[in-house]
Amino acid sequence: MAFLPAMPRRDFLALGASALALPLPRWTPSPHAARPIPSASQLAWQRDELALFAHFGVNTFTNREWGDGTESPELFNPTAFDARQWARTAKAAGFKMIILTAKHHDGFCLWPTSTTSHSVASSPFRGGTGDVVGEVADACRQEGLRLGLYLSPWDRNAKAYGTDGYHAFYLTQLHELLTRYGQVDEVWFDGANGEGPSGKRQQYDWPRYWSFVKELQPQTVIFSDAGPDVRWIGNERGVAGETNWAMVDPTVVPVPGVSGPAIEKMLQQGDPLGSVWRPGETDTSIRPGWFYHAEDDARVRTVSDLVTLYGTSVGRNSKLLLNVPPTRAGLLHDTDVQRLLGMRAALDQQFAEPLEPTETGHRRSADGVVTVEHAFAPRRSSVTVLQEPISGGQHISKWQLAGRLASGAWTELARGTTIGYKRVVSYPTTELSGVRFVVESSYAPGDFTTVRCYAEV
Ligand code: FUL
Repeated sequence: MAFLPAMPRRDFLALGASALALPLPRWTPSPHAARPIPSASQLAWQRDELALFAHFGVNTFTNREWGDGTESPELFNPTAFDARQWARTAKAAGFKMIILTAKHHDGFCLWPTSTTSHSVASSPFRGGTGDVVGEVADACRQEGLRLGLYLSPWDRNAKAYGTDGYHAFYLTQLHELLTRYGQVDEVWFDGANGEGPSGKRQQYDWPRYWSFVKELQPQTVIFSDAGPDVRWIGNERGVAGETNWAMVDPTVVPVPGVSGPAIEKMLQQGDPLGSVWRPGETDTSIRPGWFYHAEDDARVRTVSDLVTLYGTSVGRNSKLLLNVPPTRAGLLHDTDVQRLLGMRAALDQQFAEPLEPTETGHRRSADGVVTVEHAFAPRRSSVTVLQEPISGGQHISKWQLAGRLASGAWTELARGTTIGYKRVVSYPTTELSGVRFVVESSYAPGDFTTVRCYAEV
């Protein structure tokens, strides 16, 4: 039995281990020579945990979700527009990036583009001299946030849409966005298309778009159903798979905008034997729609809902991209701001007091059972956070967590499948004097999982 040198009492773990009947772990050998690992950009993306999505454009002024491209640019007139307010709010709430809809499906561009007159340059905003993308980029920089940009491939205004000419139009738009505003750390490709069977058909050249993005911004992560760097989680409800691998089989979701049961399963759960690292991003809105609608002001997600959302996204090895749509004034609505700050306060409270182990043990026995055990002074607890060291890949496929009661007896707190970057494990409030985490099966030995139990405060 090999203990780390920091283990103060050799009998602590041994006694505990005999008290639980542990099944033997199975190392399931991978068919790949090496299991995938994240790039530095993918790791940074995941560690950010929270990004704020800002759906803003002509729909904000027409009260629609999908514009049809015939909207007059004259409609776009956010009179109190203040990107610093968005960025300050995002930062205060612990978000690390803002992703702006530079162009939604209606084709209206929030920057003065050379590709079309359907843009802010034809609007009353700042007398036609405004640049929403530029102001959001500057605000992000001032607040130390990363910038991400959404550029809808589906364009209901562009004349070239549906023809080969659209490639050059779309690539020029990408070029403008990725050369004028400094570092862009995520480029978001939406798979949606509502043209219907008799509508326009556009053949997208995804490999070309993606490699063009990487030429201009090598460090950026590209989002779409099909990645290539990060994938859609498969729904807009804010719920990642209970089982959620960061790897996928890329042949199952080769392009954005396709659907079917096998595709949904791959997006939700990933694949333990997948050949590429493509973690899932969970996008959802703080309101019923993606764009601001005044009639939804009383339907903003509550603080407790947002805390739950953190658990079903970040707490399931995903990243949360939470949409907070700016109003017609060009500001985040006060209700939304208060909910975001409330979410931050609630999460800070939940994770305020990690229980410092008075004894600790890490063991990898000859038969492969991996155990991490901590003892601490008795406290009431309802949450433990598990973190697999994913820079070496994601391997664990079955685990259990037990808690030591005041009586000294052990009780099972939870069991599950994947862990990955982060697993937030919630259980009914229990007075605990220790926890024991056991890996029951894994695809590779990997390094020890970090186990952090929190006191209820
Ligand atoms: C969808 C779009 O159709 C919605 O309008 C929104 O932008 C959402 C994030 O993606 O596919």
